[in-house]
Amino acid sequence: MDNCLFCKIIKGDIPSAKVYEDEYCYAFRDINPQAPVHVLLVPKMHVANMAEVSLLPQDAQTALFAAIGKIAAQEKLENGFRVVSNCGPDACQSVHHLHIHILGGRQMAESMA
Ligand code: DGP
Repeated sequence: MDNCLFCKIIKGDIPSAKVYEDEYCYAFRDINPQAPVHVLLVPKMHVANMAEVSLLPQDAQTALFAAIGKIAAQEKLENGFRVVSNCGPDACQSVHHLHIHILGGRQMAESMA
């Protein structure tokens, strides 16, 4: 997608602080961190959000979900972490390339809303 911010980050056209990469996924630090660790995990193939995750090839879906635990271990989040993926306007999704927020490094609030 020519006009997608995260596609440009994946291609390296826009710089990012890379945390993890494999054949199917890329992860980088959020520009506006909401926790001591705030990583954005994205599939390299463009899909809009979690509602479209089934459009990814099965191997890419598997890699995406497997990457969460790898990143958490790499970031030493052994005490826990939160995974969030905003999907659509009610969830305030602002970048329309599927991304999974991985948040940790502090006690999270019980409320998720
Ligand atoms: P969401 O609101 O769920 O669509 O989250 C989008 C996130 O993307 C938000 O937490 C801020 C982050 N973000 C936006 N632009 C950039 C950027 O250019 N670089 C990085 N690293 N993160 C960005």
